[in-house]
Amino acid sequence: MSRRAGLTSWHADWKDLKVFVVGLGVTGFSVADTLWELGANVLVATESASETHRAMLDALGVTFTIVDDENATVVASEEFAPDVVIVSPGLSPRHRIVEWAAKAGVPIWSDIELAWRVRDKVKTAEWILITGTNGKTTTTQLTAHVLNTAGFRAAAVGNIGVPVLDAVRDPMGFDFLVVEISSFQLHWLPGVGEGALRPVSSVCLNVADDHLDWHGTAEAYRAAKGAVYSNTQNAVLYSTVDPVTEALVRDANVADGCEAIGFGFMVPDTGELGTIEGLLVDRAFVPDRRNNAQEIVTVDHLAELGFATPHMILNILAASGLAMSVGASAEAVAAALDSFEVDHHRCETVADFGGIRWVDDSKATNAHAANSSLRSFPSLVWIVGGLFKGTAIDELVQAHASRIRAVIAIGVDRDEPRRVMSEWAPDVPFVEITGENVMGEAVAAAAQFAVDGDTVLLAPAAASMDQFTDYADRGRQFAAAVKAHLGIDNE
Ligand code: UMA
Repeated sequence: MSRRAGLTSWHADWKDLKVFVVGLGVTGFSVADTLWELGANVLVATESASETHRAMLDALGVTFTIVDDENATVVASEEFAPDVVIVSPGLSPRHRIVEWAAKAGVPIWSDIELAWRVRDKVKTAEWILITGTNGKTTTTQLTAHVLNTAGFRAAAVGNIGVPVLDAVRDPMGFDFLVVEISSFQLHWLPGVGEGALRPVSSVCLNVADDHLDWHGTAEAYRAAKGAVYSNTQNAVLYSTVDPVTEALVRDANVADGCEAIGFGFMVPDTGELGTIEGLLVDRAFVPDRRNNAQEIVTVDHLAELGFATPHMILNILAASGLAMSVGASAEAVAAALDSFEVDHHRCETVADFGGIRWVDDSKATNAHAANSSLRSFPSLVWIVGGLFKGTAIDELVQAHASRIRAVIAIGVDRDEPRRVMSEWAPDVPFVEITGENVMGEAVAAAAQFAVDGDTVLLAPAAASMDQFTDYADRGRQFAAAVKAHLGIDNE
């Protein structure tokens, strides 16, 4: 029998299993650390590693090698002859290790699959999966917060930045793991077999083009997103605002008895969550739902909390549905909203000075997210640019040009904003930032155009890694530059 069969429990025989781990970021480290605990024989190969991760592996006695490129990764794997390869989510699906593993008959797992296999270490939590082009992190945090408010023990994990394996090894265990799962992570999941996930509930919030360079085509990206629904046990949620998500539900293989629940702005039918005259309303989980509906919260109250934007209402409906599908009450949702805080860099006002509002939406790393924030402000100076990941921003400019006073382009390669502006908005002033102090210069340029009543909006519609460490770094640098420009203390 294969050395790999039956590895579906923490308590299975992992001893000396040869596992080749590719990548040593947040994910690679959690995988290596877990496998070390399990007694496996681990070799980590990575193109780069932080001092901290190197030191921690050294301390554990886990072997790792720094490789120059894909070929060197394959050579290292060939020599090691692993039973299993585990890849980090950022690894390209066209990486040479993938072809090598297929030829050698070695399965490729992700950290998510390993976490699923060993989820019974302390207490077997139910998993709730959340994906979508935008809104994943907020919906994941809110769902976990509602469940905790309802008296369960829940953790928000996954692409949000906390490896699922860390939660699986938590000494107290959880009732629910609310897993933010990216299209990269979904790509590597098997739909069937012993490693296939069986979440209790799942949602794809929306689908718009993103990460096309990684997935190759928009179809491949959609297919990866659709995998979130595979084998769901209780409830699959879809957005009635986004027909793609409903189509993905229709095509999904779910467990018998699993219910499809729509959420959106419509007056809800039986089995849906929606809105009625300024109320967010549930007709999916309320008793006698054919004849009944229950109020979750009023839109006026959401406005007081700063949560009344269209995309936030959809996130709230999705989180409500997910939490209620596993036993939370509408009252728990309402109570959780009162104490919920949205993370930084998501449409965050960093200064409001002299009639001009400065907003950091650095988390808008794709056109779909930037669209949500661009439509929220009546008159704008827009800071855009970075890594567009193979996606176009024509529609954004077409939709919002009439409200845009000026565009400030950041990013190493500014061809895309230059092309789009000259094609669709040639009369809107367009400034390219070429110096090294990117945010300082962008803010100074924006200040030259902004007038009383305007919003200067950082919503790049692109990833940040060409000029910043990540979106948070980009947002922080924007806020610091704004404060420096305005002479406000940067506490
Ligand atoms: N590496 C190689 N060879 C390669 C590619 C990478 O050796 O060909 C190595 C790098 O040298 C580095 C490591 O792999 O040592 C990096 O791995 P990674 O890029 O998978 O990053 P992690 O630190 O493991 O973080 C990942 C997610 N990153 C990506 O998907 C790119 C994090 O999401 C996630 O929070 C974390 O796992 C925990 O689950 C980030 C992200 O940008 C925030 N996600 C994308 C998004 O949200 O749009 C999908």
